[in-house]
Amino acid sequence: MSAEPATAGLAIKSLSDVDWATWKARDPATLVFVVRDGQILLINKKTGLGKGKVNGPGGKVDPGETPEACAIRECQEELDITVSRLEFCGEHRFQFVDGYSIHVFVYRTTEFEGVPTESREAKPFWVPINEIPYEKMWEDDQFWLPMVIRGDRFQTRWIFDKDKMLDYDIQSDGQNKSWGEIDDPKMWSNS
Ligand code: 6U4
Repeated sequence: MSAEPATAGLAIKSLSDVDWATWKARDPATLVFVVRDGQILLINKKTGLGKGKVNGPGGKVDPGETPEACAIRECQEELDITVSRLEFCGEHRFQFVDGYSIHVFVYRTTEFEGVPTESREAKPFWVPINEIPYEKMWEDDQFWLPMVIRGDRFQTRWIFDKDKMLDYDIQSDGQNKSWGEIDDPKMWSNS
């Protein structure tokens, strides 16, 4: 988890400046999107990477933890809700020009127990899925959050300079899947 990126010491401006075959993120992390009754549960992120932005709950995977266990734990810690029946949606590989990198596993669900509650890390709110405030989110979210909602599985790579997106690539299986049909996190292996 602390491996130096294959890009160390190089000026990174585009996807082609990174050796993706040997790329390993400094941090694995997760994001979770809960959708219910046409609304999506988002947070105002109060701490950590992306502080001040709107996002889904999530965070870094602890040593020895699976991404799915992390996703469940982060929803508990940040919002005091217990999510279940998580469906794996895809993975993002983010390389920052300063050398930092993060590999984000994305999940969605309609199932949770508890009342989303503000914590030190997050302030939750529900918004209709056609009113998602992309202008308050990371620049990449507008490209892939609709895929989460539609059920298109994805693999993406991004180059960021702080919060400015410089380059990206999105691969998708291009198939819309209904809720309940995406359940195999190993379908796209993390090679
Ligand atoms: P600490 O206290 O640092 O352990 P933790 O909550 O574990 O906090 P955090 O919040 O810094 O970790 O984790 C990073 C979060 O930011 C993950 O949920 C993934 C998310 N993230 C990072 N880059 C992103 C990007 N470009 N677009 C996006 N989410 C991103 O939508």
